[in-house]
Amino acid sequence: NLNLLLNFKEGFLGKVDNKEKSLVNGKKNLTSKVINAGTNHTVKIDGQNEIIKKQVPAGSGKHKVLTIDLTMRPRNPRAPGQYGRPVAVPKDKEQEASRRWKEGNFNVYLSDIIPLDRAIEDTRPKGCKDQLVHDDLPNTSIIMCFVDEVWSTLIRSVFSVLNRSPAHLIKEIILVDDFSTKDYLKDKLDNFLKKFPKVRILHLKERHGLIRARVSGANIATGDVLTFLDSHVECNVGWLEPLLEQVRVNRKKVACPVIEVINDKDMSYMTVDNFQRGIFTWPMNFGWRPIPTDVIQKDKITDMDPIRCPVMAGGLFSIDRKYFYELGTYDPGLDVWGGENMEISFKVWMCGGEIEIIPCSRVGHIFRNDNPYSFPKNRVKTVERNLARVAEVWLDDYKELFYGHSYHLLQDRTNIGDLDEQKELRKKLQCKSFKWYIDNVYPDLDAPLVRAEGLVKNNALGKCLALQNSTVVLELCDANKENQQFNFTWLRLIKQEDQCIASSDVQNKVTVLPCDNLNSNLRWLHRSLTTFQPTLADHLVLENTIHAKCLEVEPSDGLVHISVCSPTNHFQKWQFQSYFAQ
Ligand code: LR7
Ligand code: MN
Repeated sequence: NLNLLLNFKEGFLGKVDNKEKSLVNGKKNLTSKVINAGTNHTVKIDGQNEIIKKQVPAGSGKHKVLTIDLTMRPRNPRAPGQYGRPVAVPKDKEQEASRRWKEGNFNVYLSDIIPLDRAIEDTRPKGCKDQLVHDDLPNTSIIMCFVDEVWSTLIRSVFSVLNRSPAHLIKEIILVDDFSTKDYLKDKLDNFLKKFPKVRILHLKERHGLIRARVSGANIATGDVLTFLDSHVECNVGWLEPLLEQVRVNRKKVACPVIEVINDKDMSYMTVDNFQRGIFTWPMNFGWRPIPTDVIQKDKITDMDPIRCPVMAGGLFSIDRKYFYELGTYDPGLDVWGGENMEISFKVWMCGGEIEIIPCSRVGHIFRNDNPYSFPKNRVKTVERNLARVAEVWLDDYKELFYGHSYHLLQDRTNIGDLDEQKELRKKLQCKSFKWYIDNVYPDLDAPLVRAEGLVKNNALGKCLALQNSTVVLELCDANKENQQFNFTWLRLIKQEDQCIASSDVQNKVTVLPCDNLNSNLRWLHRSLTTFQPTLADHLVLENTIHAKCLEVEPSDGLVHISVCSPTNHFQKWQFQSYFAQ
């Protein structure tokens, strides 16, 4: 029974703004309180005695999230970067700092001079410290993979886990070295980590990329829950229990912390806006989108409520270990970096799970402009190939939107590798359709299946395209006639049922062919010839010609054919009845 003194840092609980950081002097704002209620537990971290608070309301089987003291009472409050404050590079070190930048694509010089166990502000919403979690939370294996990570950021990441997590919940920390090229990440690292019995390190014998590296780590993990982290993070006060609580409540829930920002230039720890969901826009670019304020008010959402996310950022999440394997982990055909967050997100939602951001759990991450490591193949190509795999397996008909927004990928789809196993898995798990996902998980996704539809009217004659016995003709417009209904698809086909308008081998003739996404004689660009303004699209330009050829009606005989494009020729101007996307 050491003492009942518990340090709180009420002074730090205020919101920190990105611009105006309300950084306060630690000493003055640390107040001591005597807590008589509840049971106190003492844990040992890194040789220090740390007091954690465990108040157990009688019989509830729950306790308040544990607050670990070291984070609030740093060893050296005056050290640079303490409390997550910004640090400036001294004048005479500027050259050194800029020389070392490329080691990590962030300010490596500063990272090296700030303490490995620095304190950061408790940025949690106010009520978080009083939140109750179950006493019997599952334990977790932390998995961090890295390639050529900077020493100080790697170790700071590990220390932040050890220092700010209840020890009994950390089964182990597994570092997966993805075939780094730096010497200090071999013996030196192994020797250093010997002091931390919970930390295990796995050196891969070849470069696997983060996706397969994570799975290698998971394969040797023994915890109930897997918690993946990047190798340049700082876990904040009380970050772990709220994540594990959610997994305990629903083993098919994937719980993500709020990802805060460690500034790449001054290494300051900055909080982020609340109420952000993880979303994507075509062609599967990850992003954040705030919950609209009227929804927050109407649904009475508080800043502590979990936030359902259509997709997760990718790097930081807790997932039940067995569930991760039930889902078939990641698609092992994904290479190096990128797209795996889409894959796991679709898989989780469509196959019966859910993804949430838990606002009481907060972890800082160094955001940077470029990857500091090499890609075995071209970076862009690698990510595109990964995304194409995801699209092929998970998007159903909606993959046309993906290809429509990253058109060049349609052509070189050949090297995306075998997908049978992934498709088989989707069947085996009896996962729902992508349509279901849109309707139920991500209704605000902009996802019209075609770009335009209905009648296709010629501007000059006011008549409409129609198919008669597999020939293309012009008729008086009649929206009730089926043979005048066309879809203009993302893959640029003018489509009626399975029939598509095509250029024929005979000069300047148009014909009708069975639709085929890979046949370039069927592809039409709907655009203006004078501007790139999509809303002014008026011509239908055949894609597969050297000299632009346009769909045109011959006024004398009303026949439809193709002809050299002319911006002023009204017989070449066409309008669809309705447009969903330009
Ligand atoms: O070949 C590799 N092998 C690795 O082990 C490439 C990377 N890695 C390691 C790397 O050292 C790092 O620890 O994998 C981790 C992630 O790589 P980063 O930090 O270069 O990626 P990132 O932070 O730029 O990108 C995000 O997207 C990635 C690929 O899709 C991963 O999912 C990252 O985990 C993910 N990061 C986050 O989610 C943090 C928040 C970013 C946002 C938004
Ligand atoms: Mn990262």
